[in-house]
Amino acid sequence: MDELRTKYLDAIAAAADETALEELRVQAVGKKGEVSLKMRELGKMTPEERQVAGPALNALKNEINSALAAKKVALADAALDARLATEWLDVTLPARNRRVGTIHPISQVTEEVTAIFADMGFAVAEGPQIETDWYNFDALNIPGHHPARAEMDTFYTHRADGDNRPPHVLRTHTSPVQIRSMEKTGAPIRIICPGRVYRADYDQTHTPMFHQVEGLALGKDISMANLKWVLEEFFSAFFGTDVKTRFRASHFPFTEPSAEVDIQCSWEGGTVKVGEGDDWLEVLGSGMVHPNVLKAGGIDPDEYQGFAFGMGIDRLAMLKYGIPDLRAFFDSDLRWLRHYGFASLDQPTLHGGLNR
Ligand code: 2NM
Repeated sequence: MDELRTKYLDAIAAAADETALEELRVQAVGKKGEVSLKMRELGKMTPEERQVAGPALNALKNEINSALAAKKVALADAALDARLATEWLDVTLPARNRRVGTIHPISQVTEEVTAIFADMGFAVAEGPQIETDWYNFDALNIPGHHPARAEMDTFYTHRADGDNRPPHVLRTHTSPVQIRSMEKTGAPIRIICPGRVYRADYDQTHTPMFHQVEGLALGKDISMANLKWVLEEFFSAFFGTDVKTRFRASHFPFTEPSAEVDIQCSWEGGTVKVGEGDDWLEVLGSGMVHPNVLKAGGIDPDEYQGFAFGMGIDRLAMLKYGIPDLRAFFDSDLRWLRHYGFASLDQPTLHGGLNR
């Protein structure tokens, strides 16, 4: 029995893997294993012999089973240690770089303009890009025969014969939004309307889709003087330096009187600088809202009056950020977008100082 014990305990201790261990189990304590065969011999013994050999064999069997179980656990632990030593991952490694998009200059400038006007109490209003000709023209004091309709290079939507809906157009300015706002909230009102507008025109300085921001302020005693202050305040905040404005008498169907507004600039080496020098750059149209337009918006012109203005966002962006070619704005050229785009996590704000 001592021989058997030594033989199996040594073999179990030396077993290399679970297969070897299982073979040893069958050899020692399996049905036909050496220890089991010895136990069968108990029957041939005298009762006295059996009383000694029986418990001893049982103890040997238990000892071998315990050794097998302990070795099984030891082998599993060793296997896990081996895997942990080879299969590891450095979770502190930095992540791979990913391409991050940029904010388009038009989005950037729209945000800047919105922040400045919001600071002066103007809310943002939006409306449809496909309008009825009533909202786009008639309500703005541009009747059917008016030359401005032809001059606008309007895109008309197709209508089949017998379709008796009113003619629809791609809005040529964002003024229809202001008519809709007057109808909805009445006066007093202070809004800006930024957005896409469309005119059938394509050359060096015109694209068939471009961006405008228009403003409207109506109250009991709003005047051209308020307009001039608001615009100088806006341009100075936008360009980050005091900007003088020059008003020139003009004509628009929707305002009376009307003025085109120039901003002070200098020309040096083929580049414009805003807010210095004694040249002028035309950037904006404006005036006191025509009584017919107020009436179209459901507002009594004997009770309320105010100013309106309109300017091109694309042009503002080119001026402020030195972007030379308008058409590149809408080419979706990734190199252009990365060069002129803005970091989405580094947005200028009024409270952070707009101009960095
Ligand atoms: C301009 C020039 C002058 C204008 C007028 C209105 C409205 F709807 F309130 F009457 N919105 N915008 C306006 C006035 C636009 O753009 C060059």
